[in-house]
Amino acid sequence: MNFEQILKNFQLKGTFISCEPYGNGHINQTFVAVYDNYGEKKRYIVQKINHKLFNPVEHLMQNVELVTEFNRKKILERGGDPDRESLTLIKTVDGKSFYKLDDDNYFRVYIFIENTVAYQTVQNPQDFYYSALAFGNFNNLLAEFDASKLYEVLPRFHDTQKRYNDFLTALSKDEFDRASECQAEIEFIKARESYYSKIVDMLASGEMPLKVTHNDTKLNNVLLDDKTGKPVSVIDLDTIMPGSICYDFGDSIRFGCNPCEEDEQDLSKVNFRFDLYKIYLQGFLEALGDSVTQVEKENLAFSSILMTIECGMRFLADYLSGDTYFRTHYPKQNLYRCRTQLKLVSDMEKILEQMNALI
Ligand code: ADP
Ligand code: GN1
Ligand code: MG
Repeated sequence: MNFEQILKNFQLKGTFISCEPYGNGHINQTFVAVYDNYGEKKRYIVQKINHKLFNPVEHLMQNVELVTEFNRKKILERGGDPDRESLTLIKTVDGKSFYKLDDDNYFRVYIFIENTVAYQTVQNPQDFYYSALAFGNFNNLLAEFDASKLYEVLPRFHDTQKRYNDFLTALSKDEFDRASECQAEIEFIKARESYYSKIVDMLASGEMPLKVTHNDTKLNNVLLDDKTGKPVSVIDLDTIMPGSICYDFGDSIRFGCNPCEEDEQDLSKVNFRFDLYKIYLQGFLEALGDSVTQVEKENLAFSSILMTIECGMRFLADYLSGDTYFRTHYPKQNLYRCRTQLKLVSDMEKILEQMNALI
Protein backbone atom coordinates (compact mmCIF):
# COMPACT_ATOMS: atom_id res chain seq x y z
CA MET A 1 0.00 0.00 0.00
CA ASN A 2 1.33 3.42 -0.88
CA PHE A 3 0.64 5.15 2.42
CA GLU A 4 2.58 8.27 1.53
CA GLN A 5 0.14 8.83 -1.33
CA ILE A 6 -2.99 7.79 0.62
CA LEU A 7 -2.16 10.05 3.56
CA LYS A 8 -1.83 13.09 1.30
CA ASN A 9 -5.63 13.08 1.40
CA PHE A 10 -5.64 13.92 5.12
CA GLN A 11 -4.93 17.21 6.88
CA LEU A 12 -1.52 16.12 8.17
CA LYS A 13 1.36 18.52 8.74
CA GLY A 14 5.00 17.80 7.88
CA THR A 15 6.87 15.22 5.82
CA PHE A 16 5.89 11.57 5.62
CA ILE A 17 8.54 9.27 7.14
CA SER A 18 6.99 5.81 7.55
CA CYS A 19 3.84 3.76 8.08
CA GLU A 20 4.03 0.30 9.69
CA PRO A 21 1.52 -2.31 11.00
CA TYR A 22 0.54 -1.78 14.64
CA GLY A 23 -1.48 -3.36 17.45
CA ASN A 24 -3.49 -6.55 17.87
CA GLY A 25 -7.00 -5.84 16.57
CA HIS A 26 -8.94 -8.66 14.89
CA ILE A 27 -11.17 -6.51 12.69
CA ASN A 28 -9.58 -3.44 11.12
CA GLN A 29 -5.99 -3.16 9.93
CA THR A 30 -4.09 -0.73 12.10
CA PHE A 31 -0.85 1.09 11.23
CA VAL A 32 1.25 3.79 12.81
CA ALA A 33 2.44 6.63 10.57
CA VAL A 34 5.33 8.93 11.47
CA TYR A 35 5.63 12.50 10.20
CA ASP A 36 8.41 15.01 10.64
CA ASN A 37 7.12 18.50 11.25
CA TYR A 38 10.08 20.91 11.33
CA GLY A 39 12.21 18.44 13.25
CA GLU A 40 9.45 17.32 15.56
CA LYS A 41 8.28 13.70 15.09
CA LYS A 42 4.55 13.13 15.27
CA ARG A 43 2.72 9.79 15.12
CA TYR A 44 -0.75 8.94 13.81
CA ILE A 45 -2.93 5.86 13.91
CA VAL A 46 -4.01 4.90 10.40
CA GLN A 47 -6.75 2.30 10.00
CA LYS A 48 -7.91 0.48 6.93
CA ILE A 49 -11.55 0.07 7.81
CA ASN A 50 -13.16 -3.36 7.48
CA HIS A 51 -15.69 -2.12 4.92
CA LYS A 52 -17.21 -5.56 4.36
CA LEU A 53 -18.30 -5.69 8.00
CA PHE A 54 -19.04 -1.99 8.41
CA ASN A 55 -21.26 -1.41 5.45
CA PRO A 56 -21.83 1.35 4.58
CA VAL A 57 -18.69 2.91 6.04
CA GLU A 58 -20.53 6.27 6.08
CA HIS A 59 -22.79 5.02 8.88
CA LEU A 60 -19.90 3.71 10.98
CA MET A 61 -17.97 6.93 10.60
CA GLN A 62 -20.95 9.11 11.39
CA ASN A 63 -21.26 7.24 14.71
CA VAL A 64 -17.54 7.66 15.43
CA GLU A 65 -17.70 11.35 14.59
CA LEU A 66 -20.74 11.96 16.82
CA VAL A 67 -19.34 10.05 19.78
CA THR A 68 -15.84 11.57 19.60
CA GLU A 69 -17.28 15.10 19.31
CA PHE A 70 -19.58 14.45 22.26
CA ASN A 71 -16.69 13.11 24.35
CA ARG A 72 -14.40 16.01 23.43
CA LYS A 73 -16.99 18.54 24.56
CA LYS A 74 -17.46 16.73 27.88
CA ILE A 75 -13.70 16.53 28.43
CA LEU A 76 -13.26 20.24 27.70
CA GLU A 77 -16.09 21.09 30.13
CA ARG A 78 -14.24 19.36 32.94
CA GLY A 79 -10.91 20.97 32.02
CA GLY A 80 -9.29 17.87 30.49
CA ASP A 81 -7.16 17.43 27.36
CA PRO A 82 -9.46 16.18 24.56
CA ASP A 83 -6.56 15.18 22.25
CA ARG A 84 -5.40 12.75 24.93
CA GLU A 85 -8.57 11.63 26.70
CA SER A 86 -10.58 10.90 23.56
CA LEU A 87 -9.92 9.60 20.08
CA THR A 88 -9.48 12.54 17.68
CA LEU A 89 -10.16 12.07 13.99
CA ILE A 90 -7.92 13.86 11.50
CA LYS A 91 -10.22 15.00 8.72
CA THR A 92 -9.49 14.58 5.03
CA VAL A 93 -8.54 17.62 2.97
CA ASP A 94 -12.18 17.93 1.92
CA GLY A 95 -13.38 17.79 5.51
CA LYS A 96 -14.57 14.17 5.70
CA SER A 97 -13.98 11.65 8.47
CA PHE A 98 -12.57 8.95 6.16
CA TYR A 99 -10.95 8.62 2.74
CA LYS A 100 -12.18 6.21 0.09
CA LEU A 101 -9.40 5.21 -2.30
CA ASP A 102 -11.57 2.70 -4.18
CA ASP A 103 -14.34 0.20 -3.40
CA ASP A 104 -11.95 -1.97 -1.37
CA ASN A 105 -9.91 0.63 0.47
CA TYR A 106 -11.33 2.95 3.13
CA PHE A 107 -9.02 4.75 5.57
CA ARG A 108 -9.30 6.87 8.70
CA VAL A 109 -6.63 8.62 10.76
CA TYR A 110 -6.52 9.38 14.50
CA ILE A 111 -4.09 11.36 16.60
CA PHE A 112 -1.70 8.84 18.22
CA ILE A 113 -2.19 9.05 21.99
CA GLU A 114 1.42 9.00 23.24
CA ASN A 115 2.85 7.66 26.51
CA THR A 116 0.08 5.11 26.90
CA VAL A 117 -0.16 1.35 26.73
CA ALA A 118 -2.89 -1.12 25.68
CA TYR A 119 -2.41 -4.48 27.44
CA GLN A 120 -3.17 -7.91 25.98
CA THR A 121 -3.26 -9.48 29.47
CA VAL A 122 -3.51 -7.94 32.91
CA GLN A 123 0.05 -7.17 34.08
CA ASN A 124 -0.97 -6.02 37.54
CA PRO A 125 -4.37 -5.84 39.28
CA GLN A 126 -4.22 -2.06 39.52
CA ASP A 127 -4.31 -1.83 35.69
CA PHE A 128 -7.49 -3.86 35.62
CA TYR A 129 -9.08 -1.73 38.31
CA TYR A 130 -8.28 1.39 36.29
CA SER A 131 -9.72 -0.16 33.13
CA ALA A 132 -12.94 -0.85 35.11
CA LEU A 133 -13.09 2.82 36.06
CA ALA A 134 -12.48 3.81 32.43
CA PHE A 135 -15.23 1.65 30.98
CA GLY A 136 -17.64 2.38 33.84
CA ASN A 137 -17.13 6.12 33.36
CA PHE A 138 -17.56 5.70 29.65
CA ASN A 139 -20.93 3.99 30.22
CA ASN A 140 -21.91 6.85 32.50
CA LEU A 141 -20.91 9.47 29.97
CA LEU A 142 -22.84 7.72 27.21
CA ALA A 143 -25.93 7.65 29.41
CA GLU A 144 -26.32 11.31 28.39
CA PHE A 145 -25.86 10.54 24.71
CA ASP A 146 -28.97 10.46 22.53
CA ALA A 147 -29.11 6.85 21.27
CA SER A 148 -31.51 7.74 18.46
CA LYS A 149 -28.66 9.56 16.70
CA LEU A 150 -26.65 6.38 16.27
CA TYR A 151 -26.86 3.85 13.46
CA GLU A 152 -27.02 0.30 14.72
CA VAL A 153 -24.01 -0.57 12.56
CA LEU A 154 -23.87 -4.24 13.55
CA PRO A 155 -27.45 -5.15 14.42
CA ARG A 156 -27.98 -7.76 17.15
CA PHE A 157 -24.26 -7.70 17.93
CA HIS A 158 -24.61 -9.29 21.38
CA ASP A 159 -27.84 -11.16 20.72
CA THR A 160 -26.44 -14.48 21.90
CA GLN A 161 -29.44 -16.43 20.63
CA LYS A 162 -28.78 -15.08 17.12
CA ARG A 163 -25.06 -15.85 17.50
CA TYR A 164 -26.03 -19.41 18.46
CA ASN A 165 -28.29 -19.76 15.41
CA ASP A 166 -25.43 -18.49 13.21
CA PHE A 167 -23.15 -21.03 14.84
CA LEU A 168 -25.64 -23.84 14.12
CA THR A 169 -25.83 -22.73 10.47
CA ALA A 170 -22.03 -22.78 10.14
CA LEU A 171 -22.03 -26.21 11.78
CA SER A 172 -24.69 -27.67 9.48
CA LYS A 173 -22.79 -26.44 6.41
CA ASP A 174 -19.40 -27.55 7.75
CA GLU A 175 -17.93 -26.30 4.49
CA PHE A 176 -14.33 -27.13 5.35
CA ASP A 177 -15.00 -30.49 6.97
CA ARG A 178 -13.74 -29.29 10.32
CA ALA A 179 -16.65 -30.22 12.62
CA SER A 180 -15.38 -33.74 13.31
CA GLU A 181 -12.27 -32.41 15.08
CA CYS A 182 -14.28 -30.10 17.38
CA GLN A 183 -16.99 -32.41 18.70
CA ALA A 184 -16.26 -31.67 22.37
CA GLU A 185 -16.48 -27.92 21.79
CA ILE A 186 -19.70 -28.28 19.78
CA GLU A 187 -21.33 -30.39 22.51
CA PHE A 188 -20.23 -27.91 25.19
CA ILE A 189 -21.90 -25.03 23.34
CA LYS A 190 -25.06 -27.00 22.55
CA ALA A 191 -25.46 -28.11 26.18
CA ARG A 192 -25.79 -24.49 27.29
CA GLU A 193 -28.60 -23.45 24.95
CA SER A 194 -30.75 -22.35 27.89
CA TYR A 195 -28.39 -19.40 28.54
CA TYR A 196 -28.58 -17.73 25.20
CA SER A 197 -31.84 -15.81 25.13
CA LYS A 198 -31.85 -14.68 28.75
CA ILE A 199 -30.53 -11.12 28.39
CA VAL A 200 -32.14 -10.39 25.00
CA ASP A 201 -35.49 -11.48 26.42
CA MET A 202 -35.04 -9.18 29.41
CA LEU A 203 -34.14 -6.30 27.10
CA ALA A 204 -37.19 -7.02 24.94
CA SER A 205 -39.54 -7.10 27.92
CA GLY A 206 -38.04 -3.91 29.35
CA GLU A 207 -36.88 -5.64 32.51
CA MET A 208 -33.25 -4.90 31.57
CA PRO A 209 -32.60 -1.23 30.72
CA LEU A 210 -31.42 -0.51 27.17
CA LYS A 211 -28.44 1.87 27.26
CA VAL A 212 -25.81 3.15 24.85
CA THR A 213 -22.87 0.83 25.39
CA HIS A 214 -19.38 0.26 23.98
CA ASN A 215 -19.89 -3.43 23.21
CA ASP A 216 -16.20 -4.34 22.80
CA THR A 217 -14.66 -3.66 26.20
CA LYS A 218 -11.49 -5.70 25.93
CA LEU A 219 -8.58 -4.48 28.01
CA ASN A 220 -6.72 -3.60 24.80
CA ASN A 221 -9.48 -1.14 23.92
CA VAL A 222 -8.48 1.18 26.76
CA LEU A 223 -5.25 3.15 26.85
CA LEU A 224 -3.56 3.48 30.25
CA ASP A 225 -0.83 5.97 31.13
CA ASP A 226 2.49 4.13 30.77
CA LYS A 227 3.89 5.73 33.95
CA THR A 228 1.00 6.12 36.37
CA GLY A 229 -1.18 3.31 34.98
CA LYS A 230 -4.21 5.61 35.21
CA PRO A 231 -6.86 5.45 32.48
CA VAL A 232 -6.31 7.88 29.61
CA SER A 233 -8.81 7.01 26.88
CA VAL A 234 -11.32 4.40 25.78
CA ILE A 235 -10.72 3.52 22.11
CA ASP A 236 -12.22 1.31 19.37
CA LEU A 237 -15.57 3.05 19.07
CA ASP A 238 -16.81 0.96 16.14
CA THR A 239 -19.42 -0.98 18.09
CA ILE A 240 -21.08 1.75 20.12
CA MET A 241 -24.76 0.89 19.93
CA PRO A 242 -27.73 0.37 22.23
CA GLY A 243 -27.15 -2.64 24.51
CA SER A 244 -26.93 -3.70 28.15
CA ILE A 245 -24.15 -2.62 30.48
CA CYS A 246 -23.99 -6.31 31.39
CA TYR A 247 -22.48 -6.86 27.93
CA ASP A 248 -19.75 -4.33 28.62
CA PHE A 249 -19.02 -5.81 32.04
CA GLY A 250 -19.06 -9.43 30.82
CA ASP A 251 -16.78 -8.75 27.87
CA SER A 252 -14.18 -7.09 30.10
CA ILE A 253 -14.24 -10.09 32.43
CA ARG A 254 -13.96 -12.52 29.53
CA PHE A 255 -10.75 -10.91 28.33
CA GLY A 256 -9.17 -9.59 31.53
CA CYS A 257 -9.72 -12.56 33.87
CA ASN A 258 -7.92 -14.83 31.43
CA PRO A 259 -4.27 -14.87 32.57
CA CYS A 260 -3.19 -15.93 29.06
CA GLU A 261 -3.46 -14.73 25.49
CA GLU A 262 -6.81 -15.38 23.81
CA ASP A 263 -5.28 -18.23 21.73
CA GLU A 264 -3.24 -19.97 24.47
CA GLN A 265 -2.89 -23.62 23.48
CA ASP A 266 -1.99 -24.98 26.91
CA LEU A 267 -5.37 -24.93 28.64
CA SER A 268 -3.84 -25.89 31.98
CA LYS A 269 -2.62 -22.29 32.12
CA VAL A 270 -6.04 -20.81 31.35
CA ASN A 271 -7.51 -20.51 34.85
CA PHE A 272 -10.18 -17.89 35.55
CA ARG A 273 -8.81 -15.17 37.85
CA PHE A 274 -11.51 -14.70 40.51
CA ASP A 275 -9.26 -12.19 42.32
CA LEU A 276 -9.29 -9.99 39.22
CA TYR A 277 -13.05 -10.45 38.86
CA LYS A 278 -13.54 -8.94 42.33
CA ILE A 279 -11.31 -5.99 41.49
CA TYR A 280 -13.05 -5.24 38.21
CA LEU A 281 -16.50 -5.53 39.80
CA GLN A 282 -15.50 -3.07 42.51
CA GLY A 283 -14.15 -0.50 40.02
CA PHE A 284 -17.05 -0.86 37.62
CA LEU A 285 -19.73 -0.41 40.30
CA GLU A 286 -17.80 2.48 41.80
CA ALA A 287 -17.71 4.25 38.43
CA LEU A 288 -21.40 3.58 37.69
CA GLY A 289 -22.55 4.90 41.07
CA ASP A 290 -26.31 5.38 41.29
CA SER A 291 -26.92 4.75 37.61
CA VAL A 292 -26.75 0.95 37.95
CA THR A 293 -30.04 -0.85 38.58
CA GLN A 294 -30.73 -3.96 40.65
CA VAL A 295 -31.48 -6.14 37.64
CA GLU A 296 -28.21 -5.08 36.01
CA LYS A 297 -26.26 -5.92 39.16
CA GLU A 298 -27.96 -9.31 39.47
CA ASN A 299 -26.89 -10.24 35.94
CA LEU A 300 -23.26 -9.14 35.95
CA ALA A 301 -21.87 -12.54 36.93
CA PHE A 302 -24.12 -14.44 34.53
CA SER A 303 -23.20 -12.02 31.72
CA SER A 304 -19.53 -12.81 32.23
CA ILE A 305 -20.32 -16.42 31.38
CA LEU A 306 -22.64 -15.40 28.56
CA MET A 307 -20.19 -13.01 26.85
CA THR A 308 -17.43 -15.61 27.12
CA ILE A 309 -19.42 -18.46 25.60
CA GLU A 310 -20.79 -16.09 22.94
CA CYS A 311 -17.25 -15.21 21.93
CA GLY A 312 -16.30 -18.89 22.02
CA MET A 313 -19.11 -19.82 19.63
CA ARG A 314 -18.21 -16.92 17.33
CA PHE A 315 -14.59 -18.13 17.13
CA LEU A 316 -15.77 -21.69 16.47
CA ALA A 317 -18.34 -20.62 13.86
CA ASP A 318 -15.59 -18.68 12.10
CA TYR A 319 -13.27 -21.68 12.24
CA LEU A 320 -15.99 -23.88 10.72
CA SER A 321 -16.61 -21.26 8.02
CA GLY A 322 -12.97 -21.00 6.96
CA ASP A 323 -11.71 -18.10 9.12
CA THR A 324 -13.23 -15.21 7.23
CA TYR A 325 -14.22 -12.89 10.09
CA PHE A 326 -11.51 -12.71 12.79
CA ARG A 327 -8.03 -12.12 11.42
CA THR A 328 -5.86 -15.22 12.01
CA HIS A 329 -2.09 -15.51 11.91
CA TYR A 330 -1.77 -19.30 11.74
CA PRO A 331 -4.05 -22.32 11.06
CA LYS A 332 -6.50 -23.29 13.82
CA GLN A 333 -6.00 -20.03 15.71
CA ASN A 334 -9.77 -19.55 15.91
CA LEU A 335 -10.19 -23.07 17.32
CA TYR A 336 -7.59 -22.34 20.02
CA ARG A 337 -9.31 -19.03 20.76
CA CYS A 338 -12.61 -20.91 21.14
CA ARG A 339 -11.03 -23.40 23.55
CA THR A 340 -9.73 -20.75 25.93
CA GLN A 341 -13.20 -19.21 26.08
CA LEU A 342 -14.88 -22.53 26.89
CA LYS A 343 -12.31 -23.28 29.58
CA LEU A 344 -13.06 -19.93 31.21
CA VAL A 345 -16.81 -20.64 31.02
CA SER A 346 -16.42 -23.94 32.81
CA ASP A 347 -14.26 -22.29 35.51
CA MET A 348 -16.86 -19.54 36.03
CA GLU A 349 -19.75 -21.99 36.21
CA LYS A 350 -18.07 -23.67 39.17
CA ILE A 351 -17.90 -20.42 41.16
CA LEU A 352 -21.01 -18.63 39.91
CA GLU A 353 -22.51 -18.62 43.38
CA GLN A 354 -19.42 -16.90 44.81
CA MET A 355 -19.43 -14.42 41.93
CA ASN A 356 -23.06 -13.57 42.63
CA ALA A 357 -22.51 -13.37 46.36
CA LEU A 358 -20.25 -10.32 45.88
CA ILE A 359 -23.21 -8.19 44.79
P1 ADP B 1 -9.52 -3.10 16.14
O1 ADP B 1 -10.92 -2.61 15.91
O2 ADP B 1 -9.00 -3.84 14.99
O3 ADP B 1 -9.41 -3.82 17.44
P2 ADP B 1 -8.39 -0.74 17.49
O4 ADP B 1 -9.07 0.52 17.14
O5 ADP B 1 -8.75 -1.37 18.79
O6 ADP B 1 -8.59 -1.77 16.27
O7 ADP B 1 -6.81 -0.48 17.44
C1 ADP B 1 -5.87 -1.55 17.57
C2 ADP B 1 -4.78 -1.17 18.57
O8 ADP B 1 -4.11 0.05 18.12
C3 ADP B 1 -5.26 -0.85 19.97
O9 ADP B 1 -5.38 -2.00 20.77
C4 ADP B 1 -4.17 0.11 20.47
O10 ADP B 1 -3.04 -0.62 20.90
C5 ADP B 1 -3.76 0.87 19.22
N1 ADP B 1 -4.43 2.18 19.09
C6 ADP B 1 -5.62 2.44 18.48
N2 ADP B 1 -5.92 3.74 18.49
C7 ADP B 1 -4.88 4.38 19.11
C8 ADP B 1 -4.56 5.76 19.39
N3 ADP B 1 -5.37 6.75 19.02
N4 ADP B 1 -3.39 6.02 20.03
C9 ADP B 1 -2.54 5.03 20.39
N5 ADP B 1 -2.78 3.71 20.13
C10 ADP B 1 -3.93 3.38 19.50
C1 GN1 C 1 -13.09 -8.25 17.94
O1 GN1 C 1 -11.98 -5.37 17.05
P1 GN1 C 1 -11.48 -6.11 18.23
O2 GN1 C 1 -10.27 -6.96 17.95
O3 GN1 C 1 -11.30 -5.17 19.41
C2 GN1 C 1 -14.62 -8.27 17.89
C3 GN1 C 1 -15.19 -8.44 19.30
C4 GN1 C 1 -14.65 -9.73 19.92
C5 GN1 C 1 -13.13 -9.66 19.91
C6 GN1 C 1 -12.51 -10.95 20.39
C7 GN1 C 1 -16.42 -5.77 15.72
O4 GN1 C 1 -12.67 -7.10 18.68
O5 GN1 C 1 -16.61 -8.52 19.24
O6 GN1 C 1 -15.11 -9.88 21.24
O7 GN1 C 1 -12.61 -9.42 18.56
N1 GN1 C 1 -15.12 -7.04 17.28
C8 GN1 C 1 -16.05 -7.08 16.30
O8 GN1 C 1 -11.18 -10.73 20.71
O9 GN1 C 1 -16.57 -8.12 15.91
MG1 MG D 1 -9.68 -3.16 19.41
